[in-house]
Amino acid sequence: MVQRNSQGASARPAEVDVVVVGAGFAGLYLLHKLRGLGFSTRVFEAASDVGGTWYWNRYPGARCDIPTTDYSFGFDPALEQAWTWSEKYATQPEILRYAQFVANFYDLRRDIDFDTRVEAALWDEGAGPADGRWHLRTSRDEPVRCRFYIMATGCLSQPKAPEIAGAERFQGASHSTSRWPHGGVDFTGQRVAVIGTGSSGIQSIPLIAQQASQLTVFQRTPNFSIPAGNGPVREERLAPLRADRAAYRQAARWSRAGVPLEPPQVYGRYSPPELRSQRFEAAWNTGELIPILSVFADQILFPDANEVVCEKVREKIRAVVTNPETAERLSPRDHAFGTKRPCLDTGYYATFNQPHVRLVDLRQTPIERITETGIALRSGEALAFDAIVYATGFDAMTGALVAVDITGRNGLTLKDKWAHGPSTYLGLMTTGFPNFFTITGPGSPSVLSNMMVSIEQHVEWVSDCLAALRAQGHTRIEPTEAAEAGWVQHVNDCAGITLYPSANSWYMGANVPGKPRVFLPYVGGVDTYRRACDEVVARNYLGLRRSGPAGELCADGLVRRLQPDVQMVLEMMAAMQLPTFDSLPVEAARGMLAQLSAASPPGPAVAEEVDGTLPGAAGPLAYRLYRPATPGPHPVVVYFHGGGWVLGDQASDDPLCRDLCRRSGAMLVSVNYRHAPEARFPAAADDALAAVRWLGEHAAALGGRPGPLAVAGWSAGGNLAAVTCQRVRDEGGPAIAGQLLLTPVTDTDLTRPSYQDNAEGYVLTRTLMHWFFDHYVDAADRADARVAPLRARSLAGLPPAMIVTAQFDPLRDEGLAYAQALAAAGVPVRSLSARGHTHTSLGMVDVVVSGEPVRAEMAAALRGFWA
Ligand code: N01
Repeated sequence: MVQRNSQGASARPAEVDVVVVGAGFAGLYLLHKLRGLGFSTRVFEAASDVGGTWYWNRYPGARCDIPTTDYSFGFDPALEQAWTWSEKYATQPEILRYAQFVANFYDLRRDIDFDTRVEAALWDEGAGPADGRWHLRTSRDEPVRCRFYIMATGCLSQPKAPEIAGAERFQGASHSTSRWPHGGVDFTGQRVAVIGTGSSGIQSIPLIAQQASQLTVFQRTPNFSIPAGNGPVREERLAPLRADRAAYRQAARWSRAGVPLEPPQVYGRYSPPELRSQRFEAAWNTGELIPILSVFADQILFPDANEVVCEKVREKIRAVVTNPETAERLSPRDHAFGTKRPCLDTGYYATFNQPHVRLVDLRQTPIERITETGIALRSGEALAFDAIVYATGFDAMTGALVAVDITGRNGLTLKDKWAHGPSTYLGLMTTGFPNFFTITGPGSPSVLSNMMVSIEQHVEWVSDCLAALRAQGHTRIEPTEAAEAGWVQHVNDCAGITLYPSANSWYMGANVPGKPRVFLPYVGGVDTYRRACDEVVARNYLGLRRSGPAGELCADGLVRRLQPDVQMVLEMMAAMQLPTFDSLPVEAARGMLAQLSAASPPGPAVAEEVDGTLPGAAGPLAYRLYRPATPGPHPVVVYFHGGGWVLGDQASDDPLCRDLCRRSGAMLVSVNYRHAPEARFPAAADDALAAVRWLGEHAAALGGRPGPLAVAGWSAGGNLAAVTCQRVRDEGGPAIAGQLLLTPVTDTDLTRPSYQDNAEGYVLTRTLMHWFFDHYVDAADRADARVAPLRARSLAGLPPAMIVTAQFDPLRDEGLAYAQALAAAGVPVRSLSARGHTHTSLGMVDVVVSGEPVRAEMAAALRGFWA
């Protein structure tokens, strides 16, 4: 028992180094860790014991949904050896016993104030950087001061109000799954209502049905659930742990979701039906969430891939639920699989086959109000109940944080700062609130991962940070605005390429009326996130301003600037340790490009692809024609591939051509041209001109629409498209409706800032550009407008243009310069700068999903050329 003085305040020190709020798993590990580092620490906990979520959520059937072998602390082998789980998914009482065991193992209770809520926290600047403190007020009216203040309050701890009129009038028993009576509830012989079909509802409903004489389930949105297949811990899980526990934990730390599992490589949208079924069944039979969320590499990216999984789960529901109408009502159709957290159940769907169980679909029959005796439906039906169970969820991720009145610098409250959605640096800190940390806060993987792994990572990062501050004589730390804005952008970029934001989920704050619609967790993966956190430290606490008696220190900057999928591709390529193109003989470089192209997803199907040849300047040129599925004849785009005039052919940009064809509704003709070094400048330019002239005359014969063509090209192909427009103007040729230039070469000057900033690391390097130029064109010719269209005497009278540049491309500045020069010459031009992209990323259809909006705009530009 805690010693208290006559006012009820504890006899513990009123001033400590660190205060932690919450004695769930995060608070427990923090206390253990901080103690070990010699920081005086107090923990405040509103409950009467440790356990956090496992203290409160005592409803029948409550279990974890990550296998317990993974849902365990992994930081201390001695702790691991001392505890054995009884089941694949342990029950709430067992997990609570584990939390108590951890508290006892490390003798933690002596520094925890139970039954004490932190109600307010106020930052006091004091006399300067060395002096700032947090002043806390607790429910015991005890003032406490600390240097560092850490909220370890959990992501799903603030219950959401049920928001149903009349709830307070009900005369029977009302229970909330998240505040379940400690003695349990006996529903034997009772008429019971359960409102809510999220994880809590789905876990409790089968067990409540076993006792109740009548059970009515009120469902607003059906959820996807898979059978947990609970039982003894699976041998496949135990074997690697037994073989090498440390390696297993390490693999979990560097996995996508905090459980060791190789990310899938198979694309749902391109798989044959047998492979789809085989993968789905294998995942289904594990009875685990992470495998079923990872059936296909693209299931969370594309609706069609996701729908494969959705429909297979619906088939499973139909196979269990005997009444087809009930089965249909239980089948989710309003959100993609995984965009709301799927549930794990034991007998959930079969429960609805029992005669005393009824499902009320609130979308069809909404609740009018709760009355003294039960629930009145808008249909006029009045249902009588002895008990109502609210399984209505939580104000997730931010609810518990803003429930404390936290006031930072200059009187800014956290609630006000986050009024339009949370803003954090790494989900760990927020500007304006010095020395304030959140464990598994918004903007970190948290709820999208095995929480134990994410908790450990945050606790370790924060404690290391506090130790580093102390070692360097710093007493204060706070993120810079730029770093925080960059992280928020990155978090949104990650979510933006997935289907997550499309669902009305608690991940989006959509379950709480009035809560801003913002994707709360970080979806980029535990491994990627850990890398970012480690990088922040390695780069001298990048983006964090530290100060104290030792002075002030700040390495400002953004830890992530690339689009997340672009970053992932670069990391994958780095891991492949491929030679650089410019280190290879030309033929080998061509072979490597062909291999890389063959390994890429093919892009969307078009109605027809025709290969042929057309006359070039010095012989036949191969072309590939892509025809859209819409009724023709279609306007014609002549497309030139990238590859530095050295690499590639008419088919090497297949995925991009297919994508542009489908999106624009135009017929694309990708024409090959002679390559260097075999055919040096101006061979490629002459072929491009010849091809455009020929297609101008033969568009109709190929099934295209006669009239002005558009030209398009990527990189060196963009160069050829731009050059061709000038030559058609000057040397005679068909009318050109517009030019679409994707990261084009427009000049031969390799000294622009983008060549310096992006000289290396983004596939197209400065060295590689030198290699291309050296193969293609003599130094004496490099001022010729047929290789450097930016140097043309005049740009007036050229066709309308769209120029796309990429932020991390050596060619960025010359693309922008060409757009500016065209505009100055009176040419209608649209310049689009792709943030976070590289020279090669925008053409990576189905791999770099963040390029989709750019490709959509490119297609719109093509359509606009003929408008
Ligand atoms: O909460 P939820 P939960 N009228 O928000 C409905 C974790 N967890 O406590 O979907 C009628 O998921 C609401 O309907 P809708 C896990 O991460 C884990 O079940 O908003 N209905 C929904 O059906 C989980 O995802 C485990 O249309 C109303 C339900 O109530 C998270 O906690 C176990 C309503 C709420 O579902 C939250 O789960 C339990 C209203 N006014 C929880 N308001 C494990 O297995 C809400 N609903 C580890």
